[in-house]
Amino acid sequence: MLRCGRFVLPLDRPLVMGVVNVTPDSFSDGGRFQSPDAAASHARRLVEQGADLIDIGGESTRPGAQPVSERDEMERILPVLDSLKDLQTPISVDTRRPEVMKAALAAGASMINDVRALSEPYAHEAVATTGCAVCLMHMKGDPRTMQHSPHYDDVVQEVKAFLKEAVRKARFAGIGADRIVVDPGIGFGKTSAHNLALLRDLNHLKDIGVPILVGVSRKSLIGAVTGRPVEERLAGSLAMALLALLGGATILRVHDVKETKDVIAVWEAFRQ
Ligand code: 9MG
Repeated sequence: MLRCGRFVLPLDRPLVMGVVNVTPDSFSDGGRFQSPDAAASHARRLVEQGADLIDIGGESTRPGAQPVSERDEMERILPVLDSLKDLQTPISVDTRRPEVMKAALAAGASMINDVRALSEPYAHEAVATTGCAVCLMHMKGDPRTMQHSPHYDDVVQEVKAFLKEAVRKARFAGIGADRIVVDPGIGFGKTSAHNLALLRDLNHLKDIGVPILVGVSRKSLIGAVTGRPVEERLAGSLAMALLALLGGATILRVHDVKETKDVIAVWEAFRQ
């Protein structure tokens, strides 16, 4: 199970994390849910479709994205959290900033999804005593430059070593293993070959000892493999979601919750 603030999530079946981007510039739905009302309604729709978690982000992390100020990020996220106070589904906030983490947790968030794996100063302190869950993700470089010729000698071993160390640091800071998930960071400073190697060998991350979260939904990897533009990547995303489940992913971060739930139903039927 995953401890996630006031929630405890069972992990005997895969979970779906539905994405809500409160940004003007996210790669697949930038601008669609920019108003707090639109974002909150979208979150409720994803919950109706079966999302086990909602992930709200106020700063785009797509390749080439420019950082936003801490104040803008808070102004995007906090009103949405306020509108969703009654939601009986845990809310994760996608942020790298300790001050945003603290404000989001105080406003009702139950999980922090940090694409920088709590590497900013005081990020561990911001979450350690709160009881929230954390997602520690691997990224090489930063969103502005991460896709400029990323290089690894052995991508699977390097990502695994990074995540192991991130878990060690989080545990040292007082975050229990039952609050931590790791994520190989598909598309974050990786070529398509790197991403495919990570998916193929996802099971190598299992002995880190915490659940694995994977996000492939609508990403450029799907575009590279299928040749499809972002609005036509549903089938490719679902196929890759199934591959992630095969490799041992426990949480899928997706835009298309309803369809991903069907993939999980097929996977569960097959598995049993
Ligand atoms: C914010 N964000 C975008 N893609 C992501 C992914 O693959 N994993 C996680 N944890 N966060 C992501």
